[in-house]
Amino acid sequence: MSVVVIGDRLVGKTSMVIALHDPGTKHVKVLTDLKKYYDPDTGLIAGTSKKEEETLLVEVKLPGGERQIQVRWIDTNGEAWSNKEWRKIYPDAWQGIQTEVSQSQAVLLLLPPHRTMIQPHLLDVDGNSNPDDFARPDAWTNNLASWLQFFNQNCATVQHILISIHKADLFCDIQAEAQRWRYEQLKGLRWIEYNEYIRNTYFNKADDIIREYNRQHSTSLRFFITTIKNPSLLELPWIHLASYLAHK
Ligand SMILES: Nc1nc2c(ncn2[C@@H]2O[C@H](COP(=O)(O)OP(=O)(O)O)[C@@H](O)[C@H]2O)c(=O)[nH]1
Ligand SMILES: [Mg+2]
Repeated sequence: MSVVVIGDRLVGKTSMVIALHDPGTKHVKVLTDLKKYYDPDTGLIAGTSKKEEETLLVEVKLPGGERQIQVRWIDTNGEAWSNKEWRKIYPDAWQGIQTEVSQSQAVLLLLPPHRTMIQPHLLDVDGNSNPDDFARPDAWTNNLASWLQFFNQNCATVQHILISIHKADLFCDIQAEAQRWRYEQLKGLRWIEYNEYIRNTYFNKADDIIREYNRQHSTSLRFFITTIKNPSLLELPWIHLASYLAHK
């Protein structure tokens, strides 16, 4: 199975992959060497100066055995996703991305939280950002609408579309959510319950456009929240993908 990870610049794609490489996640591990992306001693991540495409091998441990998922990680120098001008300036690169996505079996889209979700006291921990760095709910919803349009145009044969609001540490009690939904709790097919809960709790501003998308497409969108600060939440999309693969 091949999976692509996509999302706007600075949403946390590189950080997510690196966090899955470090020990900490119980069931999921990136096997590929990531040294060129960060310095393990300082933890510093190399900024994305050009389009990076990398194939990673992710291993997921499930009760039935281990699964390996091939991941294409497309990190562009920023504006590819959010700026239509970028697509005009680099038509070949954009075409390449579209082809890549359309040929995948699964897509994992990372989104930032929107401004009204952010709990300012949680931002203080990092000290380097403020709620104004995040889009207002209406702009956030419009951005999600463009993503859904992108899926509509490019993902006709993609079997799994997973959407995660990343940086969950900035908007919820990640310990409590992880306690409730970590993989051990999700056994017994509570996936649907999890997805419904996440959609109703964190994607409620986009309810109309999600409903409309689902009405027109047979592949349902799946919803997650992730953060590099909680391995149990971070690994859920990957376990979800691997368990679908296992059922085939
Ligand atoms: N609070 C918080 N910050 C994060 C998280 N993941 C990434 N970041 C920060 O977001 C910024 C952009 O991350 P990066 O991985 O470079 O994003 P990319 O451009 O999508 O690859 C960095 O400052 C990260 O430290 C997260 O889960 N929580
Ligand atoms: Mg990056």
